[in-house]
Amino acid sequence: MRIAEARVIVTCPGRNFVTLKIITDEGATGVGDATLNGRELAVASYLREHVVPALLGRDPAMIEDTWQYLYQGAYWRRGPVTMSAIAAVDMALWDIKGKVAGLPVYQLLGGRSRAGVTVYGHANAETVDEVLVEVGRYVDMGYRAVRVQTGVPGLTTTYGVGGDRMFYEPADAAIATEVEWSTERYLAAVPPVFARVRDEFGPHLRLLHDVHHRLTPIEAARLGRSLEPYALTWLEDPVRAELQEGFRLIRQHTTTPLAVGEVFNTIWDCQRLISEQLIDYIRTSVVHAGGLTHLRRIFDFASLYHVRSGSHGATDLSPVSLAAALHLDISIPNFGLQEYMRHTRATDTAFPHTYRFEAGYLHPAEEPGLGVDLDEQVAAQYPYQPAALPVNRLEDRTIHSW
Ligand code: KDG
Ligand code: MG
Repeated sequence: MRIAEARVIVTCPGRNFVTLKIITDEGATGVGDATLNGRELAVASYLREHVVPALLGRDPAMIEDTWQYLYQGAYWRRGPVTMSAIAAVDMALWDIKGKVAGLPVYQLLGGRSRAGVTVYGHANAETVDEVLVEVGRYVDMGYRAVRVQTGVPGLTTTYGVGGDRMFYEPADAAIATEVEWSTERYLAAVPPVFARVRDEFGPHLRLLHDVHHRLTPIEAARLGRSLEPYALTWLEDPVRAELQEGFRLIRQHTTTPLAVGEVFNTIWDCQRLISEQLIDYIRTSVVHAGGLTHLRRIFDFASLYHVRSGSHGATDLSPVSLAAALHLDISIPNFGLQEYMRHTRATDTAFPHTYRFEAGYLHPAEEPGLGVDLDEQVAAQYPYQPAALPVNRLEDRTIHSW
């Protein structure tokens, strides 16, 4: 069997997605997600110009060799554009391998290790009173884990709090909108929110919070310590992770578990954080960290150091990514949690899939392959719309991490 065609499809059913569809000379097809939020066309071009021509005629069964060919063979390594492109090829080849074998991909990865994939949803609202209602909505839907984000008094906008509660979408303008930030106001606002949520929902609901890379290590240490009474499952992206030894300082001051990795692209980006046990959950994703082949390598490595998986699963990761992540989540020994932000109806229609949510768990597809596709006729009705992530500024207008 040989790869006969590979199509790069850019579509905007609710938001932009880049999808690679690989077709073999025997008619088998596989899909992979290549979406990089706000930079979609860079990956589409990398695929079209540099990857697709090299795929034609290759044996689709040689997944590891193809991964190494695209990674080592390019000479220029790592980075979100390269690794998202490689990820799309990798997912599509696993999809084909499953279809050829007649097995869901998780069976090829070693089979089930658990009954279902525990997911967390996003409760967000401007005020504490409103967010309690949102958390209650998730509990009523069966969720066992909820990420909680609220507005910060004195700031007009806050990360994670959007117009539509269920379908929050930060890439909302062709040219980046500007939002504002105050660390002092934020640090004062967050602990009382978690005091109220714990008080209302008791000790068993798993609670999470995303700092979105906005603090310094000592500020993050203070936040982590102030949240200890509320027993968070994780505090996410407390600081920018370029300076990885900064996590040591946070660790010295708090027992609040730490999660990081949604912007990482390779095992080398997280090697130190994992091997020095500076984090508790690694949040690399199947699309931005090189596909199932590379993500499995990261999670295996993490398992040596008591670090569990916590895959990124925001709406900018397409249903193809979510379907692929679930096959890994169900099979690995050190699964932690899977993020699950629901896609819009338009997105779900463009990407027919058979994974399903039930009682707080997502269940991967049982059919051969990944169990997801892109309906190209539906996709054609939704042309690409330029959309950028916001840019963040302090009250004095200094640029800050968004
Ligand atoms: O594209 C950026 C989003 O994926 C990111 O802001 C979402 O931080 C995020 C999360 O934890 O889901
Ligand atoms: Mg995050």
